[in-house]
Amino acid sequence: MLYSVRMRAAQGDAHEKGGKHISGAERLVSQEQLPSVATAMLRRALFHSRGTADFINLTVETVLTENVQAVPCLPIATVAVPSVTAGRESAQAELIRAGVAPAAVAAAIEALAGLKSSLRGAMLVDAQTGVRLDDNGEKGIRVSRMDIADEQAYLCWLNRQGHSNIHIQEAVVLASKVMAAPGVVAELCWSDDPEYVTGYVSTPMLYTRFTKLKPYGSPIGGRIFFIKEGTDLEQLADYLQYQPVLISVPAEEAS
Ligand code: PML
Ligand code: MG
Ligand code: MG
Ligand code: MG
Repeated sequence: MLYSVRMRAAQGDAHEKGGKHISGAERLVSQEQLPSVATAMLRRALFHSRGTADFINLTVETVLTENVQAVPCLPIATVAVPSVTAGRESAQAELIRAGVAPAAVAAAIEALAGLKSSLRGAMLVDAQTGVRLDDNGEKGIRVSRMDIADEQAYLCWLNRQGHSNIHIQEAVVLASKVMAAPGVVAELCWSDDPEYVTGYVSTPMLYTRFTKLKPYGSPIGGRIFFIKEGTDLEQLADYLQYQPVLISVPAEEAS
């Protein structure tokens, strides 16, 4: 048995009552880990660079081990860019290489850059037309019920590549789950944390980071998933939100 632990925090009021999104987190852990993981999430909501939360929803649910799907971790690449403009151009090129239509890439970057407040979840966007496919507004689709199978092995694997921050730790897990879904062509993401300017493009083959994808100090971020035409959206949304997934790093690289 595992426990799905989910936290979302907002300021002013609950998200559904118009509160400002502060922080969110998802884990899938053993009973032994549960108290410390839940405490860490509460702390994160209370001491966040986006502000102090005054609404915190912490949900704990059991998950049957036999329902958990194993998914491999994506390899990571980092591209150093001199400016946000250069970063977005490189991200655009990577998305086009992945099979997203140039017009859809341009529309998506404009949509993400033009947000008035951060998205709690992701927008689903047609990879050919750039049209938004989900009707969840600012809520978007929140990817949930995923974690790393062996945290120690994962942290070592990341450390050997020079990565040690919580943003990358969590984002690679999320992107790996998302890319294992049939019909997902690519993802574009940059953070809503004002001081975190690195963003990424993920494809089913590679998670590519760009060191500047948004201006320093901007509290607006989000995710876009590019979807192949003909994909069963209901099934996809169900997988993203409810299918428990554990990500593993390749055994030969883990030690
Ligand atoms: C977030 O934590 O809000 C998203 C972070 C995306 C980039 C993570 C990285 O690869 O450094
Ligand atoms: Mg986050
Ligand atoms: Mg896929
Ligand atoms: Mg954040």
